[in-house]
Amino acid sequence: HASALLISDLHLTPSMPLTAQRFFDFCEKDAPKVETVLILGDLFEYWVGDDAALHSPFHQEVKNTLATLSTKVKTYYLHGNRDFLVGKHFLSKTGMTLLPDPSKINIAGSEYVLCHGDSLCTADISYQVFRSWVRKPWIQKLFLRMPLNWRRSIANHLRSNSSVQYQRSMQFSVEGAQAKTNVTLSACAAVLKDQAGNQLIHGHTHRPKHHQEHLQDQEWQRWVLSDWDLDHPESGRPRASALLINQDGVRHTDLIKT
Ligand code: OKV
Ligand code: MN
Repeated sequence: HASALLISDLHLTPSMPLTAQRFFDFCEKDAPKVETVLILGDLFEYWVGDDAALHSPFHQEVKNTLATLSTKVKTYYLHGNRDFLVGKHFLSKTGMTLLPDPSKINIAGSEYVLCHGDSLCTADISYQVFRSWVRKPWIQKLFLRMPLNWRRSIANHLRSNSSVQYQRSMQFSVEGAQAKTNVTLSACAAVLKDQAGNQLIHGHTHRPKHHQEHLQDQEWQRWVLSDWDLDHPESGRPRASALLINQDGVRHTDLIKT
């Protein structure tokens, strides 16, 4: 891959039309300028099965936009903590290739380890317990065999339940929750050792930044992708950015026209 744009955490839903529109424009105008587009998870705010998308004009529009983009550039997808049930059926219609989390990829002559980022938040024990259950293949099979209205009801319950303290509005804004919802040095070190890499790219934490880090004798660079939100200007300024990688290196590019 000679050049790539990486995005994550758009959290698309029909209730966020401005964010969705920026994504459609990104696919039409920004993304075709590079060779490869990588979506590092949480493209969608929630996902209860590919069959649910069949009935939704919004999801059909996202699917068609990705399918058109896939005729112009190579497109890859990696699951997030919200849209981990995006399946083969939906992906095949978008033309995107599913990457395992984590994956190592060569872009412009350098190797990068890619992941969504939730697996790196190892200080958040209650989330990791939740994750270990919903990521079990047999649990997912059971869930996907339930009627769609049951799945929607379970998802609505989990999404609104304060016992799972991850409402979008709470997750990253409450000060006391900041350390708990960030990645740990030890988890970054472990995934980089396992993947034999020293450059890590992830999303999930909504803290876009470039870090130079080390733990004992291990050194690495880490780039964090931004979330996108153009629909809630009251919760901070509108946000949308991508990570651009080419011969010149790695940089965040702001996608908000100023
Ligand atoms: C995704 C998160 C909701 C965090 C449920 C088995 C279960 C899958 C599921 C239901 C929920 C995904 C699929 C969603 C992520 C939440 C709330 C918090 C922190 C089961 C397999 F429970 F029945 F066993 N789910 N949805 N959360 O609404 O997209 O990541 S979701
Ligand atoms: Mn996430």
